[in-house]
Amino acid sequence: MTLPMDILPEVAEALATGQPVVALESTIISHGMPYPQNIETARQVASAVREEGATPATIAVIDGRLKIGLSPADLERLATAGLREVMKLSRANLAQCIAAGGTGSTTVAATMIAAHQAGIEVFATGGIGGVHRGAETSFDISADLQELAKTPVAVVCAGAKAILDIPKTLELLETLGVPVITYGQSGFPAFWSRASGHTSPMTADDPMVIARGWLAQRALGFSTGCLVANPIPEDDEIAPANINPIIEQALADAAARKMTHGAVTPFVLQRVYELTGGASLTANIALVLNNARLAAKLATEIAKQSERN
Ligand code: PSU
Ligand code: MN
Repeated sequence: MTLPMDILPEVAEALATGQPVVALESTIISHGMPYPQNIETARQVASAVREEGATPATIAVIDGRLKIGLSPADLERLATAGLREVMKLSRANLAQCIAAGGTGSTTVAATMIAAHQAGIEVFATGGIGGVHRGAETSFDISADLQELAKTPVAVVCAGAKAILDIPKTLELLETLGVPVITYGQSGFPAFWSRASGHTSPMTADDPMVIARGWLAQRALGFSTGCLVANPIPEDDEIAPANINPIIEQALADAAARKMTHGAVTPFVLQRVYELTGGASLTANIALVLNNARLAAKLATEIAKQSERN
């Protein structure tokens, strides 16, 4: 079979002419934020990409078709459909969803796969999945990490959430050969907070430098992705001392309910949202916008440097 894939005309046009394109995930819309903030954020993120001179392409599976860029109606459907109607797609269930004519939102892993299929090299999200705390007994390690090891897409995120085990996540990324580059500071950021207490493997102060590294990966023939960690803006961060006890509580609640598999991350995010009285969502929106802007700058630099080569 040929892959049932629809690329929005403006995205196809940008790709054909070597203009910068930024892929965006959709799990954050269906499973990561409540309505209507989810759809408002999705629209703002797309605008932020445009303001920086790149074309946004939100990715999802709609009725069995892989969509590279969503129509307003598709976006509305993902934002309003219940979690039971929209599958959370990763590498393991993407093909079955397409084959069954299903509808699902793409996680970081599935978005990377789709972006690569379409020829998009840069992707912006909020936070990536990682090694969960207690992974030594639960074995809960996000498929996002494996995907970064085998699919050549640069992912811009705000670090890993403190609901995860950050040092183990960094160790595994190193084992998998995934470059981790933090933008503008030496410490790896922790999503809602700028500091995680862990040093980033690499640092860059300029998207041009990150783009150069990306082209060198290409020249080496690597099929690896790359993780760009962009700290949340200072004015929007939640101090670790404030968020950490809430994370502990949310994780304890998830454990008490015996949450497993793909349900863990959405549940914990929802609990953190409730326990912070909505403050976690405000921070989440700010950091996604910040990531979209950096991803657009990176895509622009890559397009420029590719042209020169
Ligand atoms: N971070 C967020 N919101 C999200 C996610 C991460 O702030 O919705 C989603 C992303 O799509 C990520 C996924 O790829 O959670 C990871 O899920 P899991 O831990 O089940 O692999
Ligand atoms: Mn998991």
